[in-house]
Amino acid sequence: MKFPFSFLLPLVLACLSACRCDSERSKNEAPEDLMSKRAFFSFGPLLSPRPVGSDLEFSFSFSDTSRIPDSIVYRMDGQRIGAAGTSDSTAFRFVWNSAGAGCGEHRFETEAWKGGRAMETAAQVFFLSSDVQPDIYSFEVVKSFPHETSSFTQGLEWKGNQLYEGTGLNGKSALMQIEPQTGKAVQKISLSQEYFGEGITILGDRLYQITWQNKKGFVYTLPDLKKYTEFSYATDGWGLSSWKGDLIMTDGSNRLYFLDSRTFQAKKNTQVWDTKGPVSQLNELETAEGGVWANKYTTDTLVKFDPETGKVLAYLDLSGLLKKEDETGNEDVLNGIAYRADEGLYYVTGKNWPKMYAIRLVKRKGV
Ligand SMILES: [Ca+2]
Repeated sequence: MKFPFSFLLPLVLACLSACRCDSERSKNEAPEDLMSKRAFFSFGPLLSPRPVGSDLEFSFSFSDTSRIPDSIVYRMDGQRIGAAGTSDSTAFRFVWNSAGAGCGEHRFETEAWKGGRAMETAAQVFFLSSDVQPDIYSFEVVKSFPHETSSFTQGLEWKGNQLYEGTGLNGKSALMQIEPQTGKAVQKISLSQEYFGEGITILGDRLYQITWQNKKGFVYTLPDLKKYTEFSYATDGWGLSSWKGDLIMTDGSNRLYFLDSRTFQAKKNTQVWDTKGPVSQLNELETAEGGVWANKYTTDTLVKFDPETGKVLAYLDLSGLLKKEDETGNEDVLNGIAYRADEGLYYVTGKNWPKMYAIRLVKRKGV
């Protein structure tokens, strides 16, 4: 979500609660049917965000009682979930249990039918928050390594004991294999001036790199880092990782986009929420230990979420990771997470930071 939730919600609800005619289905109706006999849905009170698993009750009526439909079809996010004849007194309310649904925005639709024809549809948008209380983690620094202060870090990932880093800024963007002990690049591919590099991830023997606003991604073969192919996508590109064979990417909002890793077709997107609201500014990603971690841009916070439902599972505060005595004065924000499974450690750094740290997560008790 690009705008503050409090600003967006009334606007969206006001727009989408209004009735609209289904232009395709209306083609078969005579104009006088549409103009003189239209019956407008009127929804009951707008729903405030509820936790996933809640029962939600939608109530509605017709402002034109002279043209009550024969039946009403109910849809949730485009899928038919029920229907009722209007002789049934419950037809004008629908109770839906949201267990199993993802977090964020959903759309409940009603479609009125009369005489075998669809008359009109109306929709009410509502939001589901997470029903999971996040775990809270702190950290211990296990080791630290040099990091190139010229590297505007956008993506960090291990493949076995090989470490890869993608960097940003026009004219400075690169993809590198890094020697961790020295922080130096042992292989480096420079992107041309027009590209602003962003997240990277690895699936099998392919390394994927996306760009910020160029809407273009690159695929390289490993271990030689030869350009294999290019792909495009519809949004900004921020962070990149994978989940069960799909590419997953962020665009700076609270949405996580799934792309087919072979065809690069958009498959779906999920919305990241905690119990209080949407969690936006999601940046660099790392899939590890049953979920996906993201840097929350401009903060020292990492957030872990379930990519299928968008539920926030954990928070990690990395404030104080970069020690005062190590600061150069030119550091930008924390960015870059890479999990090394054989060590059980997370490697984290920041844009233009002089250090990269291997940290162990410590779950805070009683939280
Ligand atoms: Ca990563």
